[in-house]
Amino acid sequence: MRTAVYPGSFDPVTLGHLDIIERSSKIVDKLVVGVLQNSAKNPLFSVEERVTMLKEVTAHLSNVQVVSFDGLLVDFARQCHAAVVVRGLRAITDFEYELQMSQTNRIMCPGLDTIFLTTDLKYAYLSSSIVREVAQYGGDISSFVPAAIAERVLGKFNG
Ligand code: COD
Repeated sequence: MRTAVYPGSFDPVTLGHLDIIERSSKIVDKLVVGVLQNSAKNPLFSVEERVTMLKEVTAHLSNVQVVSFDGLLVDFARQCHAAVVVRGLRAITDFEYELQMSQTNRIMCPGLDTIFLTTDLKYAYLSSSIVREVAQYGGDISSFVPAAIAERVLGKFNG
């Protein structure tokens, strides 16, 4: 069985993330979406909330599992018996960080390869931080995240 992990902060999950999950779940037998717990980024959503939201929006994908993880990605991949890491690439600005990460992970865990899926052009501009910022100032985020997620994001800013 070919298992892959798709790690990220997902604060919150966007339509760009969901597109990568849907496409990569067709390539592998099992996809484990890993939500980073120990983020230094002071997240808007707790890790439990981010896992719940991802479970909701991937409920239609039978080979996708969502869990949180803490510590190194390579250890998480080993726990999942995954030989592949999935990452999304939006623009050249993503590339340097992604290359460094994939090479470091491969040195720490020989045999762990990273595959990159290029973003769907309609999501090329999209990031969780853009969603948070637009929502914070009362903007419309309905084109950026699934409807159920938009409600939760707005709930954070409307108290
Ligand atoms: N279209 C396509 N892909 C997208 C889009 C979009 N619109 N938006 C985001 N993505 C992709 C990103 O490029 C990324 O591949 C993935 O979706 C997740 O994105 P984020 O922003 O939610 O998650 P990141 O990039 O903050 O996740 C970073 C990790 C958690 C993977 C990283 O920090 C990590 O592995 N941490 C564990 C500690 C560790 O092992 N460190 C050493 C690494 S060398």
